[in-house]
Amino acid sequence: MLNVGVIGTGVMGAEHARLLRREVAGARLAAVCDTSMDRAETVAQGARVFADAHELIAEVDAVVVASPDATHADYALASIALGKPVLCEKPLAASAADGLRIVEAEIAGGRRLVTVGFMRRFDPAYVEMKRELLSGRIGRAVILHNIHRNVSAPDWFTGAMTITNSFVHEIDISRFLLAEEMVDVQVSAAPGDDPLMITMRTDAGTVVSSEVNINAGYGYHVHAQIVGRSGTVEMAPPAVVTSNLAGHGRLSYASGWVPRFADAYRRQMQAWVDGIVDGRPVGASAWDGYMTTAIAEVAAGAMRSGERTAIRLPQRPPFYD
Ligand code: ISE
Repeated sequence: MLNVGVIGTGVMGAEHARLLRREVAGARLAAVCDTSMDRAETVAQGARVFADAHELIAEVDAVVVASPDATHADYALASIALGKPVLCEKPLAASAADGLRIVEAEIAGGRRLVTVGFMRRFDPAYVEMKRELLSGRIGRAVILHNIHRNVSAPDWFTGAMTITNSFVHEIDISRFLLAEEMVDVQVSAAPGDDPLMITMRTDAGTVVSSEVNINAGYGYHVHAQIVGRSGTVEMAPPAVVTSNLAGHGRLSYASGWVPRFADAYRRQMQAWVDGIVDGRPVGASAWDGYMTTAIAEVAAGAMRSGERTAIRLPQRPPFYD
């Protein structure tokens, strides 16, 4: 039984703690940590409660980091230093430089310890789209369309956060689906920097378009379509229920990412636990986390300039092959 500690007990930390308590085999929620003791006690439900994340890391077998974005790199590095596997919520780091420090620390330690919580890689619809593309039936991918709509964003969610906190999902899932690297990016922003329309091109010439709309109002809606040379594959509308009423058929949308990706979060947690037991890394690596943060940094610059901007990043080290 793997003793897992969860750092941060906000929306995602509470969900990861619940998964460890109720839905995952081979692991248990051993400890939680938060700056708010009340919130930590509520989520702990009998697990140990820490005020200091570094003390928690020292006491458990494996760590889930779900604290504010700016703290991720520090806790990921502390976990690596103690040889503890860590599932770190996205983004891996607040800057590309910090992301690279994590990659270097992991390589120096000689063991893959970091998984970044890009849960869409475990979503059955994305997994099926990738399988279809790999089957060759739709031909080579030429365009990937992404739609990412949130109901509403809090006041503190600034224009750059739309990229560093939301669009990072499209960066990661596009690299995952296409297995290609991004070579440039252009950002067109509506007044008020919301929504954003972002286009990237890959080293194989595929065009990736992403609408990132953090105040869509009607529901939480994530959609993707791959256009191949001889066919397309796309997600079916993510309806929870459909209804027919007064001459209209209606789809309903999830209210947020936790219900929409509930299955993906559960599969991710189980795969992470199984991977630790089997000594096999799963999901997005520290390298993927670094690449995503580095591309997001270039995209944030491209948003300010409005220019198509080249993305020049290092080659993947053989350690991550
Ligand atoms: C949030 O942090 C998430 O990770 C969600 O999946 C995403 O849809 C949302 O835009 C982010 O703010």
